[in-house]
Amino acid sequence: MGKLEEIAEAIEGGKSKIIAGLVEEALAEGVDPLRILNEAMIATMGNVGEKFKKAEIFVPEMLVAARAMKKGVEVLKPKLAAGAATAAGKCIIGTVSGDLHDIGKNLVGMMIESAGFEVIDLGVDVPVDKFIETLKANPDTKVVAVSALLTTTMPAMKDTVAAIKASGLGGGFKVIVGGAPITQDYANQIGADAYAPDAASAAVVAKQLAAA
Ligand code: B1M
Repeated sequence: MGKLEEIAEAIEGGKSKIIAGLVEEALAEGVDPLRILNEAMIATMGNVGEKFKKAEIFVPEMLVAARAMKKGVEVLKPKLAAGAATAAGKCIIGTVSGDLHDIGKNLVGMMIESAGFEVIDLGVDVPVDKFIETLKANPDTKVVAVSALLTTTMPAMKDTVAAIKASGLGGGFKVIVGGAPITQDYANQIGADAYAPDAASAAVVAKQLAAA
């Protein structure tokens, strides 16, 4: 079995204790960190989601897989986020109220950080007020990045963007939205400044918006 398959299997099986070692071994063998992330980790979480949908596994299995993925990402982080030196400005990031998914949001934060931003991570289940409060406390913010993974929390994203736009704090910053159920159409509908489908493009879009 190749290293990527071993990593995928360990994530799917929630083997948090061995994942760091496997990722280190893959890196030592010269496997591209982005291949490890995309082919062994993100793809596996997709399989996990499919199995959950078909009721072949349940929430605890999803949770342990997510924990294993986080451990693996910790090892990859220095490789993926290398060169976070320049000052592109501040970025406030969070997953919307009612939503506990943070792996994608963390990857987006990591890539935005590596694009030179100072990232203020509000975590998951972030109430609208927390976004506003943090924006008030950080008037030099350039980008607000809002993540949602559930169709049921898309309305919370809409409320968050609306509240940020109505706060009167606008001018200096832009709002980017993303997450599995989010589309460019939805981003337009709710008045976000931009949409990004994945972490790498979120960093590119953040840079473009901050420079505009
Ligand atoms: Co949840 N879950 N989950 N879950 N979970 C999904 C999202 C689901 C699609 C699974 C499925 O049914 N196939 C489904 C949602 C269905 C829907 O809404 N239509 C689902 C469900 C139903 C639920 C619960 C309701 C289950 C239950 O309790 N019955 C529950 C809800 C809890 C809550 O949030 N209130 C729940 C719970 C959980 C766990 C806690 C067990 C765990 C999360 C742990 C954690 O995050 N710390 C979990 C997991 C792991 C998943 C799956 C399997 C994997 C998510 C993931 O991390 N993917 C997921 C299935 C799937 O995604 N296929 C599923 C990997 C990650 C890298 O991708 O987060 O999509 P993703 O991020 C991507 C892009 O979306 C994008 O960039 C990233 C990649 O580069 N992106 C952005 C994300 N944010 C962005 C922001 C941006 C730009 C891009 O700009 C700001």
